[in-house]
Amino acid sequence: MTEYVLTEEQKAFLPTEEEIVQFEQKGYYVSRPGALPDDLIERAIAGAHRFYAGDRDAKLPVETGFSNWTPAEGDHVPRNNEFVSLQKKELMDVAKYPLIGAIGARLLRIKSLRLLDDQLICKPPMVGSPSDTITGWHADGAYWATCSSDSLITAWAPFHDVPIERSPLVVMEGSHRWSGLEHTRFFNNKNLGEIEERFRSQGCEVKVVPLVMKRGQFSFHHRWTVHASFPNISSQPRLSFAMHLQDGDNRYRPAFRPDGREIHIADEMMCRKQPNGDPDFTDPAAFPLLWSEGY
Ligand SMILES: O=C(O)CCC(=O)C(=O)O
Ligand SMILES: [Fe+2]
Repeated sequence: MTEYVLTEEQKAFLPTEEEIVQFEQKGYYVSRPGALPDDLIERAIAGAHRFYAGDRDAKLPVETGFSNWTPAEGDHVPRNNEFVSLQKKELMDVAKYPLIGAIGARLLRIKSLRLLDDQLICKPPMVGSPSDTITGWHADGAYWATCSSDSLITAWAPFHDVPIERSPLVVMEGSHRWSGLEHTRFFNNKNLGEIEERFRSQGCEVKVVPLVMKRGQFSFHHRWTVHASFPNISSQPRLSFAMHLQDGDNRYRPAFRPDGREIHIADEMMCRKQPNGDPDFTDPAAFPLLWSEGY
């Protein structure tokens, strides 16, 4: 049974009320340095390398329908693999590190957080054009149409220092309070300036903030915070782990495209079904509880 308690040392990393208010205004939060222990990161790096080499602790029910880099794609493209924590225990250990869920829950002022999805991303050092390793502007929530809750949040943990040249995550400050972001799905659009211009022309005040971090820090962004990542123009790979988290009340809801076609997300294939046949986003096997208090 997971214990949802923090040590005194861990409690020192919880956001203050002032920091929570800042998150509510800006849509992002960066933890204090040293929040993720070094040995956890070391094991995660080793686990990531074993994962890339084909080693699995468990198999997913399906292997397609989501980002799932394979060695056949080569080493010169960014690697993006989803649902890695369900397949490799060292990455699940990062997701389950209690401060991830505890800080996320505090920022959203909720009591519990479950995993929803994750992305292990490795961007190679610069080999071609800088734009090859850009992650385009998007709001994570735009990819989760069948999630009922707005209390969804992503924790993003780099496994090394991320200076400006090593592909930091970058956010549009306060964008989570804009409306009409349901279709902000430009993850693969490398032209950051074009999308920035598009928002400006719609009257949005675009303030771009790179989240430069030290190893051991991690950041959070809200379901609707528009974010991207800069290219990796350093001489080393950029390895990071994004953990997408859902609040305890999140449930499956049907969603449709404007042309009437039904939308489905990969999470629906990972979990058990409810009695009515709908996917069960509370399935603890697919979406383990990472934090809970007051129960
Ligand atoms: O690491 C990246 O480049 C993108 C990560 C991302 O989109 C996220 O954490 O939600
Ligand atoms: Fe994202």
